[in-house]
Amino acid sequence: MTAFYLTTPIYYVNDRPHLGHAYSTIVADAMARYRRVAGDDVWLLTGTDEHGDKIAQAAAKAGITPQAMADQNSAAFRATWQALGISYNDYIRTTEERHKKVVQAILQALWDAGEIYLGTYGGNYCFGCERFYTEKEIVDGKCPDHLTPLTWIEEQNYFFKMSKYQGWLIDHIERHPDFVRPERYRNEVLGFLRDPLTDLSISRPRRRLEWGIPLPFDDQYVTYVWFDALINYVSALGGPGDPRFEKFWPHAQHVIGKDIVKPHAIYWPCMLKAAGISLYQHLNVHGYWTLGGHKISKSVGNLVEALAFKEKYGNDAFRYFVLREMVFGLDADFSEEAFVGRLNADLANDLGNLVSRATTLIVNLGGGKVPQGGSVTPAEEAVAEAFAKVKADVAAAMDEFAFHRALASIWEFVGVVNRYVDTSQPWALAKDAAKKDRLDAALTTLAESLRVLGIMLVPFLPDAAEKIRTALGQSGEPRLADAVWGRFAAGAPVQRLSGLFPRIDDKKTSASPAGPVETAATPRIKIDEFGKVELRVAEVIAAEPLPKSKKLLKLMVSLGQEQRTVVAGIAEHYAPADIVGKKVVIVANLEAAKLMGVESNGMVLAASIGGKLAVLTLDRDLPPGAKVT
Ligand code: ME8
Repeated sequence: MTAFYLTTPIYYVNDRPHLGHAYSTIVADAMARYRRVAGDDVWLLTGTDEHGDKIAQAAAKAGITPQAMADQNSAAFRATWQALGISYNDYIRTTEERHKKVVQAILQALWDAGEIYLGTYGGNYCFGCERFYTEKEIVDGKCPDHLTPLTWIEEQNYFFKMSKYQGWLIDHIERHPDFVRPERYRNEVLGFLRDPLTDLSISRPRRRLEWGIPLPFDDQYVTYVWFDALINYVSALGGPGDPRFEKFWPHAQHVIGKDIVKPHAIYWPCMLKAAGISLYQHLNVHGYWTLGGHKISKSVGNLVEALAFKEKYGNDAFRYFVLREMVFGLDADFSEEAFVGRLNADLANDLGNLVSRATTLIVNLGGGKVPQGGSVTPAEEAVAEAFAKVKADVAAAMDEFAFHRALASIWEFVGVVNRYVDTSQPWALAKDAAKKDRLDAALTTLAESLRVLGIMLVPFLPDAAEKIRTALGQSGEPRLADAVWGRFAAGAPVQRLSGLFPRIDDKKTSASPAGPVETAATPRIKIDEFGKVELRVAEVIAAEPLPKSKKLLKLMVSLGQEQRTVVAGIAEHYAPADIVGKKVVIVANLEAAKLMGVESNGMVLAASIGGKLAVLTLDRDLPPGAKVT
């Protein structure tokens, strides 16, 4: 059994939990659950960061003691994680004795080793961030994060000799390309390290700040909150020498948001090196959630409201949305329209329908039991092969914390199985006794598909995955090792499972820019009316944005014999480079029209829902010009 240790940031207790905190914690939980089904011995740590100016000031403002504020908000974080079903193994608070003890032991060891000295420091300080800012970082004389004025502070403090580790750290990062990942953050860190690294002020005079861990070698000072906080990752395991530490620390990985890369990628490795503790394995950095496209600072209340969607739509839907929507490492936008769009399309339609159709077919046509095999044809083999590929793709994606990719792969498989239902048509097979063997093969394939989905979905949709497994009578602990084709015993009972993710009426949510999903019936048309529309496959040869237009791309497409210009309203969803080389479908006999001064000869077909847009492409290669009927 491989040990696996994963941590979230420990959150400040001056505020309530919000969407951003929830995202980091859900990401860590999904990874922990994945590693558990994969058979690893997992330890998931989260907790709260309770010392420092920020908390002291918030408490003073609220008229309570810092400890009372910490108690209240730490409990609020814990309650939120319980409500979200976060499967943490430990919850650390930096005001706990077990933490203080390890912080003081490390400080004393560094002091004894001459790694810490007393010096004078003057600088521009932000109370919100709890840190000094360099001239280079300051924006218009203000804190670049909070946009509030900085305070000049000069004082005697203790310093950690961080500067001497600069060369060593650059070397470590260069030798371990995925120490900080995704790569953009590694580059950012190497960028910081191109400037000289200064020593780190690790104390605050007590006359200015009482709320911290006293330095063991000078009780006139408390520990700088970042020096205190980072050590939580080690103190929660009991510190060096503790069996739990010895077991898990060599496998440590951290999850953080991009705002706290510097302390984690620079201070923390230097601190560990100086203390003679091995470094963590990976720092996994994610981007920021924005709301309605606006950049948000840390303390905006509507992030709290965004988190409330978990009550409105359920934990699984919430987890799915955040894990699928955010490309790990990049920023993403949260909106109710996008949320409902994904819920309806991916969860209600694709997955929910599949589970309902497949279980209903097995109950109605197979007497509620997995049949005796049936002979396997290429159609059944294709489903089994698609799954084997998806399982491998999910493993590769999860190795890199690419949750969005893992989910996209699983949904490819859901699509494969849905199409298999459409093409195998078990209801038609059931009408012909001579086709019993085909029917058995189809029902077995559906049962197998749901069984493996009931395992693969555990990290992402824990509640739905359990319902699927229960409907299939799978009561043991889910294990990835069992997600292999052909393990379902013939005769196993299957129950009908419908309404796994009820569809949300998106008319009730505010209209999305792309318009709500069209559910109202449009009048039916005759086949010859449809025949008037000439649809053809077109290969995009070149694409460029139209100056002055945010929405339009000018495409040069090939229809085999001829080339033409088509203007498409897809610029907000596709960069020119993303669309060039794709084979799309166009309405080829549309009258020419001028758009922003460019003549367009045709229209590119695209589907849209909840602010998302996808251009129609072919799922198998055909030459440009091919007619679409
Ligand atoms: O920085 N989008 O705590 P904190 C995505 N106590 N994630 C976000 C986010 C957003 N808009 N806003 C916050 C601290 N986060 C320190 C950490 S660790 C030793 C000490 C998430 O309460 C993200 O993970 O300000 C970010 O790094 C963290 O919350 C900051 O939480």
